[in-house]
Amino acid sequence: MQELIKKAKKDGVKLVFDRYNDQQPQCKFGIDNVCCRNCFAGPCRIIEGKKGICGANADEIVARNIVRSVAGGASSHADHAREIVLTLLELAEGKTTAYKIKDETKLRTLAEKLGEDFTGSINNIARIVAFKALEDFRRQKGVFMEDEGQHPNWLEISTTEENMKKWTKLGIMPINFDLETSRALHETTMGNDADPTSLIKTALKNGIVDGCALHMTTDLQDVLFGTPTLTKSEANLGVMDKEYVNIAVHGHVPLLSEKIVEWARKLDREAKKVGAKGIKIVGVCCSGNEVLMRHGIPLASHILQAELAIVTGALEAMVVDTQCIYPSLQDVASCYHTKIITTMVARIPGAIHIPFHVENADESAKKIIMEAVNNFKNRKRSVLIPKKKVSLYGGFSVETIIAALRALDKDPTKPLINALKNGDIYGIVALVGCRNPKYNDEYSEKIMKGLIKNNVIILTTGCLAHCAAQSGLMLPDARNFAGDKLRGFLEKIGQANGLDAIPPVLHMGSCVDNSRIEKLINLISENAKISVSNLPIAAAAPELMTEKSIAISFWALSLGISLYTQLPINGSKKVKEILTKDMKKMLGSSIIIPENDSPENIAKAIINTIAEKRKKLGWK
Ligand code: SF4
Ligand code: MSK
Repeated sequence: MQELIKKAKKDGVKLVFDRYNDQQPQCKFGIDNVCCRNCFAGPCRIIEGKKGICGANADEIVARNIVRSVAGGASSHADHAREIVLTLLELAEGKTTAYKIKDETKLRTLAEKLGEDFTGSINNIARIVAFKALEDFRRQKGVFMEDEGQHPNWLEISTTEENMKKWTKLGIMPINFDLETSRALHETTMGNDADPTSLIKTALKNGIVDGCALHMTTDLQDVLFGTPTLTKSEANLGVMDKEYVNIAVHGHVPLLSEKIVEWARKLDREAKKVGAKGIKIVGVCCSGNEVLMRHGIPLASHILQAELAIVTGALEAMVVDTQCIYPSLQDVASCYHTKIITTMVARIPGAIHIPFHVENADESAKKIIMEAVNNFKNRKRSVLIPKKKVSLYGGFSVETIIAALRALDKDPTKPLINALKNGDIYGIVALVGCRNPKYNDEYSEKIMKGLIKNNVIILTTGCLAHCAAQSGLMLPDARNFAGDKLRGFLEKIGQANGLDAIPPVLHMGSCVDNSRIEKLINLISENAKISVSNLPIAAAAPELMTEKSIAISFWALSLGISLYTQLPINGSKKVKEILTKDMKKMLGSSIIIPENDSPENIAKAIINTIAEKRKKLGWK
C-alpha cells in the first residue's frame, strides 16, 4: 500500500489520508456530538453546561444526533432490502428474465416460516414471499390488510422469541421500516422528543429495523444469487493483473455486481480483441465481499484503499452502485485513464452514468463492460500493481459453518456449544464494520490478533473482512496466532473437512450479512438453551465510520450483545449512563468502555466482558 501512496504523491493525487490531515484539527463539538443544526435558529453548540437557543441541553442533542444517525443507517439498509424484494417480485411476475431463483430450497423454507404455502410453483411462492416482505414497508396496523399484524414479518422469522418479548415490554417493537425511520426524523426535529431515555429507545427501535432489513436482504439475495459455500480466493491490490482489462465492482447491491461478473465472462473474448488476456473483476468494499462469497472473485480493497486501485494505473473501470462511494474517486480517476461508472443511488459529477435497473440489467452490464474494454487502449505507461497478494478462505455462510460442524457430529451445534463450555472457544466476537482513516493500517488487525490469542473466534464482515484477509487471518495457517485451545478446535473441524484447520477469523460476507452472525448466534442460543445476552459473545466495530455502523451497533445492543465501538457520545454523561447501566437492565447488553482506545486495551476490555459472562454461566 505504501508504494501506491508514494506513487499518488508523485502523480500529484490527493488521497483520503491527505484530506484527513487537511481536516485537522477536527471540530471538538462535532467529535463530542454536541453540535445541533436541527433548526435554523442555530447552529448551536454546547459549551460547558450552556443550552441551545431552544433550551436543548447536551444530553438531548447527543441523543437526538444518535437517533438521526441510526435512522440514516437503517434507511440505507431498508432501501437496499426493498430493491432486492422488488426484483424478486418482477422475476416472479415474469417482468424480468435477467435474474433467476438460485436457491429454491431457501425460498420454500422462507415461505414455510412465514406461514405461507411452500409447495406450489416456485414463481408463485416468490410472489407470495415478495408481498410478505413488502408488508414490512407499509404495515399500518391492519389498514391495508386485516391480517398484516403489528410488526415486521421478517422479525418473526429472524429473531428469538425472547427478544421479541423483551422489545414488546420495552415498547421498541417496530411497525414497519419506513414508518420508523421517518418517525425518528420527526421525533428529532426541533421541539419534539427531549428525553434522552426515550430517544435512545427510538435508536434501539431503528436498530431493530436495521437488523431486520439485513436479514431480509441476505435471505433474498441468497435466494436470487445462491447461498455461499466455502471458497478460496485472494486479497490485496496485487490481485489486479497488468495483462487484463481490470474492472472493480464497488458498493453494496449485488444486483449490479452479479451481472458484471456474468457479462465479464461472456465478453471475455472482446478483451482479447483489444490486446488483453481477458477481463479481471476485482472487488472493493461490500460488493467485493458479495462476489467473493458467491464466486470466489478476489478482494482488491476496502474503503480506504479504493482510490489506490485507481492509482495503480491498471484499472479500466470502477463500477459503483450505492453507499460508501467516496466522491473523490472521480478526482483521482481524472489523473489516470480509469472510468468511474455510476449506476444506482451514488452519483458523482464527472463520472459516466449508466442507469442500472432490473429491466435493463443485461444491456447496462454489457455497456459497462464494453466501456472498460474499450478503455484498455488508453492505459498509460506508469502502471504499478503491488506484488503482494494473500490467499484466503471465504464463503462462511451459516450453512457452510453448519455443514463443516456436521462432519464432527450429526447435531452440528453440539461441537460448537461444547467448545464454548470447555473453553476451547473462550468466546465469539463479531468484529465488523468500516475502516476509518483515523486509525492506522494495523489497528483492527492488532485487535483481532489480541482476541484470537486468547482463544476468541472472530466472525467478520464488511471492510474489516478485507483487513483480516489482507493480514492473512483467513487462512488455515492463521491458527498459529490462536491460543492453544482454539488452535486445537480449528484443526479438529478443519481436518474433518479436508483442511489443515479452519481460519480463526471467518468471512461471513458483506455488511448486510451481519444477519448471518445473528442467525448463527440464535442457533447456539436455542440449542444451548441460554439467552443471547448470557452467552460469551460480544461485538466490535472499532473503526466505526458510517451511519450504517451506528445502526448496526444499536441492533447489536437490542439483541443483548455488548459492543465496543467509538459511538459519538462523549458530550453526554447521561447518554453514556443509559448505554451502560440502563442498557444492562433493559437488554442485558452495554457498550464496552476500555481504559483507552489502544488495540491491546480494546481486546482486553472485550475479553473481560466475555469473562464476566462465562463466570455467570459457571464456565471457566
Ligand atoms: Fe439550536 Fe435547538 Fe435549533 Fe438545535 S433545535 S439548532 S439546539 S435552537
Ligand atoms: S462497505 S459500511 S465502509 S464496512 Fe459495507 Fe465498508 Fe463500512 Fe461501507
